[in-house]
Formats: sequence, structure tokens, C-alpha cells
Amino acid sequence: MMLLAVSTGIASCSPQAEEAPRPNIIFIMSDDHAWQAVSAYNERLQYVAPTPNIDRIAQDGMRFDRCLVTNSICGPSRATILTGKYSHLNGFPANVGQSGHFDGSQQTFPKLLRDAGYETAMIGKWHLGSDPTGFDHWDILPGQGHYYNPTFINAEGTYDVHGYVSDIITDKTLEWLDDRGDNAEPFMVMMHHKAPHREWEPGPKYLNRFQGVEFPEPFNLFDDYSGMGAAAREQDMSIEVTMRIPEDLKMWPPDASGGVYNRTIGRMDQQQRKLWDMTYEPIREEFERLNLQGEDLVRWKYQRYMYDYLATIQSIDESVGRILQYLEETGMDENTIVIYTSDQGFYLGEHGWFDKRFMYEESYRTPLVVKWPGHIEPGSVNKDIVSNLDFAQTFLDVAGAPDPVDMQGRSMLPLLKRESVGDWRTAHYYHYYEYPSVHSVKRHYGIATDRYKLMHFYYDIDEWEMYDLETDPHEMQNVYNDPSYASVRDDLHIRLDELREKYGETEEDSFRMRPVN
Ligand code: SGN
Ligand code: CA
Repeated sequence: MMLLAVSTGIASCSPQAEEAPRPNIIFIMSDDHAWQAVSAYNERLQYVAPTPNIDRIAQDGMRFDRCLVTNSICGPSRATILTGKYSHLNGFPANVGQSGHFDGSQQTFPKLLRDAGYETAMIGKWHLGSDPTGFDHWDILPGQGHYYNPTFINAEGTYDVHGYVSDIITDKTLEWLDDRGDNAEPFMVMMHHKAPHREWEPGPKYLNRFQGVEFPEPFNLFDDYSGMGAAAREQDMSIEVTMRIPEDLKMWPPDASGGVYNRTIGRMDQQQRKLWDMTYEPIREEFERLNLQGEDLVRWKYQRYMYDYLATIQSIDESVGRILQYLEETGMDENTIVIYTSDQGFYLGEHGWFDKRFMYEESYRTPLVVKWPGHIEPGSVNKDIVSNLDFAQTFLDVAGAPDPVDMQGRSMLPLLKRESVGDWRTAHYYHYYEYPSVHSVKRHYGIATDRYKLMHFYYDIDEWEMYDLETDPHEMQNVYNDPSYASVRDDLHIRLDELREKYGETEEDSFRMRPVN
């Protein structure tokens, strides 16, 4: 049996001689990395844009096939991860305005790990509006951060670093690990990447990675939403309408300046800009010559989108590879648990979309792979419904720290060890609040089981949608009013009410927890 030193506080944290030392935790998270864009989840990707290092975590450990988020957007996901609580309790329902300011005085898992004798660090994208708390060391990007020559903030102040953001975040993490030297305390480091967030700017090394590659289109790229509800029709996140050609697809005219240009490629030095132009100028010239319209234009935009998005992920995969290599070279890999995930999923052209927010599977589900030698069976796959709500309690359990009574998730450690768990959750609760706001996805909450999904777009339209993932895995046909599903629907309603009650959420919360400016 594996022994974990159970610590009750800093004073008692030194492990007994016969006990295994408590494991280190490396928690790698990227921003908007769709599970469809991890080749461990998507075989088709093996041939066009593989992610061998992320896949290696799955091969050496466990792949979770149904990790669902509580609220599919950046800050809210991060607040849930830190607190182990739903948005209505952690006070961070939406990215915008005052709602986008995390109350750092509340209980978080890094604070509890620190109390238990762990050294804690947070490096990279934070996006919670307030300074990090509970960390011995933090070095973060302000807000969304920049891809090229990014600004960082740490306890001493604000400064710029020359280079590409994913490489810099990795360098900083490796430096922090190196600087610890022989420190006997276990550590927990959060290496949180900005990529592959919009506007998907690839690093110099991967600018040409996908030249000549044709990416397979999703079959519902031209979805007309006839089987879905008003929320799907009225969003503002389509490749066709919303995706901007110069800003998102790098088709800037040579004399471009101002706005998005300044905050993105306008930050590059001459050498970086030269490499960039060598890639994009020929594409832009061809685009002007082709003068595409209608579906041809959407197809072209989709190809450009995939080229850039997947190229930013190549840098993420390289980063993961560097961390794994470092762990192996130092022998630390034996006693370190490595987690790779994203703050939520993302649309890669499914339903004609990019972005996230909806409870449909592409953005609701997030990648999750975990390795821990000797504890997780290599190549194992878990199909239970787990959630970013569970991360905090999992980390605490792995560290042997007590499980706080007020967290709302559950430790995944028994699942990682493949112990039989008879009463694991069979349904998951979701709630998205950020409307009106960018991308115009209407507020909704809902319940998902292994087979069904029931969603309520409650605010300003009051519409229900229900999907049968077994017969309709791409969620094209709302069956809420289909009489043959009446009993399933009634049962889902009951279970949804039960979950709302369990998590302490009321109808009033739904309306109260809105984006506040
Ligand atoms: C920005 C993006 C949006 C994105 C939000 C939230 N626009 O506003 O496309 O949905 O961030 O993203 S951009 O023009 O600035 O790229 S999140 O990951 O932070 O939630
Ligand atoms: Ca995000």
C-alpha cells in the first residue's frame, strides 16, 4: 500500500523515515485548449498536428474522457479550480467588471497545501483580476497577457520579457524548480499557459509548421441550427460572421497600426516580425487574389484558424516535453504527479463556431491527463464524470492534507488508483452567467449525465434544450419536446433540481450572479 505522510500543519510535515515522501504536484493548464486538439483524444490529429508530449502523460498515466467544467470560461473556471466551489459561492461568475475580481482572502487549495507544508508557485496566466494569494512565489501575465515579448507581474512589480510567451512561462517554471535546489519540502507549481487563446499567434519556431497541411473540417461546419434553440442561432461566435480577417487571421495590410494590431503583432521586434511576415505575407497576397465569398470564404477562414490555433499548441506540447524531460533528468519524475488540462474546451468549427461558453460538449468538456509513476497504471482510461470542481480536493488528497468540509467536489484519487468507487457522481451541474457580453452566449444552467443533457436558457428567452448524446453525439437535435423522451426529461428535471439544491443554488442566484460592471 502506498503511504502518504498525513500532515496536520507545517510543524508536523516532515515525513517519517519509513513513509514515502509526499509527492510534488505539477499542474499544467493551458487556455482554451480543445480536447479535440489533443492527439491522445483525437486520432485524426495524429496525422496532422500531433501532441506527443501531452499524449505521453496519457500513455504513462490516465486519460479522463469526461472531465466537465462548472462554467466554461476563463476566470470562472480558474476560481472554481482554486476554491473547489461553484461560481455562486466563490464569487467569480464572469470575466467582466467587478464579477471578474477574485476575492483572494477566501480559502483556496494552494493556501491549504501551503499550510500542510508544501512550497507553492503560480507562473503564467492567472486572469483573476486580483493578485495571487497562497503562493510562495508568483509571476503572472496581466489579464490576458501577450504572446510576443510579454509583460509579467510579480510581487516586486511589472516588467517585460523578450521572447515567446509559452517558452518564457516554461523557462520561468524550470528556473523556479532549479532554484529550489535540495529543498526538502514537496512543491506544487501551477504552470498556466496563455496559448492557445485567441488571437492564436504562433511562436517563431512553429510559424511554418503547417504549411501545405489541409485540416479536416467538422461535418457541422455549416450548421443552420434548425435542430437547436434560439441561443445557438443568436450567438456571436461564428467563423463566418464573428471571426475577424485581419485581427484573428493575421491578414494585416503592410501599413497596419493601432488597436488589436498594437497589442498583438505590433509588440514584435524586427527579427520576430520578419519571420512572421515571411509566413503570412504570401498567404495574404493569395487571399487578396482569390477574392473568396460565401462558403468558400468560411472554409478558407477555418483552415487559417486551424493553422494558427494548432501551431500555438505545438509550443505548449514542447513546453510539456521540456518539463517531463527535466523531471526525468533530475529523477524527480518518480515522486511527482503531473496534470495537464485546459480551463475549458473550445469549438474548432463545430456548429460553425470558435470560442466556448455553451454547455455543448466541445466547450463543456476539457482535456485531462495525469501521470504519477507507481500510483497510476500507464495507459489507463477513465470514463467517469469528473470535473474541474474536483481538482482542489484531489490535490489535497494526493498531498495527504485534510478535505475541507465546504468544498463541493470530490477527490479523484480513488479513480486515479482504479479503486472501485460505487457512488461516484452520475450527473454534473453547469451554470454559465456572462450575458450580455462578448460572443452573446445566453445565460444557461443544466445537467449532464453519461447519455443526456438538459439545459435551461433561462435569461431573456426561457427555453429548454435536451440532447441524447448516444443517438446524437454532436448535439444537433433538441429532443426536449419529443414525446418519446418525456419520461427521461421528467427525470432529468428532478435530478437538476436536486443538484441545484445540493450545491446551494437558487433561482434568485441565477439572476443575481450576472456580469456586474
Ligand atoms: C477576449 C476574446 C474573446 C474571448 C474572451 C474570454 N476576444 O475577449 O474571444 O471569449 O477574451 O476568453 S479577443 O479579441 O481579445 O481575443 S477567456 O479565455 O479569457 O475566458
Ligand atoms: Ca479560457
